Amino acid sequence: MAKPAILLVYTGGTIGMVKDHNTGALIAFDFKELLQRIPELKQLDCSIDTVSFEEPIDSSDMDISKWKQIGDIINSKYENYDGFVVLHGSDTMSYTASAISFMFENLSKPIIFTGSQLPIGDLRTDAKENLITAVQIAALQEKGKPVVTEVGLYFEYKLLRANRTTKINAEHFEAFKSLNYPTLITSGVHLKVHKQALRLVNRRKKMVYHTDFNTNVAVIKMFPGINKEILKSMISSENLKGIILETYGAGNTTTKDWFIDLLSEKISKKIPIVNVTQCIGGSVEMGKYDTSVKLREIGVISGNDITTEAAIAKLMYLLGEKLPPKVLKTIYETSLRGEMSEN
Ligand code: ASN
Repeated sequence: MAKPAILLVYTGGTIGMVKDHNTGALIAFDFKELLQRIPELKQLDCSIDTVSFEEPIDSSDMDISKWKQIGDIINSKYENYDGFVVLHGSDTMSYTASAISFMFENLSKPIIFTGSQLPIGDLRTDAKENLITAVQIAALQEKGKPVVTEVGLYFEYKLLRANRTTKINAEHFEAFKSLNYPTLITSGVHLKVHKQALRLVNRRKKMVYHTDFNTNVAVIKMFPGINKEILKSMISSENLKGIILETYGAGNTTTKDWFIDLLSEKISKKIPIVNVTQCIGGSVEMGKYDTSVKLREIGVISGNDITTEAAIAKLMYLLGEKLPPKVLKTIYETSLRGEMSEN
């Protein structure tokens, strides 16, 4: 039987960085050099082809056009490979990987994001283990079919569902957490696949690639003392098409009239507002406390237990689909790629 074919897409990130001798800051370097530093890749039981961004970037410079660049590479080679590994900076990896999960509907192959906290050339690097195991996971098959059929994020011995992750630490090798969804694969002496957590695929449905994302969105984080004039001006743009509201705890906000009226006015202008909790675990339950009853009444969308990263990507995706407000609300409150729990 032919060995699984894996496509490695290099976008940048710490994994491939070196110190700039002039400034002392870390900058991205050439992909070929990166591969030379991991000769072990040749020993894996799969064939690996590589594509690199012409100019690798720190992931803080990611934007929608670069998400599309990653998506286009995978989409154009979708039939030629059994799995895909994307090397990406950790800072915005959860955002990109969430967006990619919405771009690919009915995915039937693995797209595994990974990166590292220390550059590959560093003696204590975490890059080697992350990259080698990510490739192994992308190549994992059962009866000739990929085991993982979703967008995953592999970091520090765990494969997580990418659109459930958040970067929670800039120092620890364990940089990501998925507090509302279990680990998909644990890497120890063996790879332990937690089958019940994996997303099931319907192979009869054709993969559909979506790229019409609308970036005219704002994220508003609640904080005690939030100011009417400042908030008003923050969301006054004519181009604004949707708002992610990061609320307290189980979806609570101030109950002040000016605040509720401001939100209600936006919703009446067909601007959807999504309620997402600031907590990294748990979910929004509008109506549980009095401080969220009004939000439900004015038609705020429940983000349930979605992460802010996935919420932004999902809003951009659904705004791009140009749905009537009611339909958008219903679809937003439904899990599309396993990004939220079903109620
Ligand atoms: N600043 C880096 C990036 O996101 C951080 C990393 O990769 N660990 O590109």
